[in-house]
Amino acid sequence: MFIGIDVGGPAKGFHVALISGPGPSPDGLFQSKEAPAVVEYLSKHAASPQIIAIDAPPKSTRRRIETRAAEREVRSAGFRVLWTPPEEGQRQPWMENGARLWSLLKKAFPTAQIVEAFPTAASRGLALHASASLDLRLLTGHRVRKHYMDFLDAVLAALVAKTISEGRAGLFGPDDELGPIYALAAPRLRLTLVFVLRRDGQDVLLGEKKRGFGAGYWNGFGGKIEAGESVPQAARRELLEEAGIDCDDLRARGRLLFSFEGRQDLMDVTVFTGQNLIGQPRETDEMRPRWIKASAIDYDQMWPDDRYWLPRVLAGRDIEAYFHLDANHNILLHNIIDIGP
Ligand code: 8OG
Repeated sequence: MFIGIDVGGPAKGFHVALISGPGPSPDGLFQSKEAPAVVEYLSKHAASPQIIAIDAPPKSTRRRIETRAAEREVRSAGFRVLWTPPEEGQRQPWMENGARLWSLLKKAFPTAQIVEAFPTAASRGLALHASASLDLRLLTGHRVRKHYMDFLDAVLAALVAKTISEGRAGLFGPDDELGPIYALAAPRLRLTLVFVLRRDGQDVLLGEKKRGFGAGYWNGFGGKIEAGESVPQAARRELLEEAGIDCDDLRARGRLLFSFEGRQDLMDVTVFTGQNLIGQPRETDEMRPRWIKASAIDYDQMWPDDRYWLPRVLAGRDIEAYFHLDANHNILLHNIIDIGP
């Protein structure tokens, strides 16, 4: 039995999800403002829990003021961490709630492994190719809709507990003062992709890929981010290598996350646009570049997901998108959101 707990302040309290089946679907949900009620619920419904993943640190006070090693690592992996300092010397109520729950759980379940989880990392891509179904009968009570997000975080935390038992969870900051943070860490390949625009975005420079991954498709220019390189540096280097040009006003327009059926790893692509072209595009070993009217792009010649997101980027919007593809590049799942401007 795997347990995930989302910890909130006094108004929201605790949200609990239990997973006992082979998949990620929860078979128990529970909410209470009181930590002892959580322990009571678990004693009844999860007699011998193996792993309990909590989305709060084990202590509400720290010896040092600076950010935690685990949080810095989680952040450097590309996730937003909200650092929550004490307010006017007062501890944050949700952290106190968390610390209280940790100590009660340790006493009640001395053989369980209790860990800190990071549900945001799970929902921002690491668990995206798992799908859970929720028995709607679990969601009884009039406040349930308002609590949906918190239950979702509890399910993600329970999923972290499950992947720890399968040896697949990532560990951030193992030597941290408060202990490590666990997340669902699928290996990621970080890539860049640049679209150079002309005539205020009426034309876009595309290239026919001559070899390697995506050969035959028309695309922007990009590739793998190398160790020690920043994302924009990698974008400019790849543009130079593949099209013989530089661009000094690249702007990040969004992130694309790809997973493939039967594979654990994720591809994480940062998309840029730019207009200040330096040099003349020329054919290279990898790409055959051509200016194309943005309104006349032939999406049949491109990656099948491009028709979903590229028009939005070319229209000046910033996006985040997720695609799950099969081996023939058919789209099995997708999700796109406008993040601005
Ligand atoms: O190093 P290499 O050339 O193999 O890098 C692959 C390039 O292809 C990189 O710029 C990212 C880009 N790319 C994907 N998937 C997709 C996709 O679905 N659509 C588009 N337009 N580009 C993609 O890796």
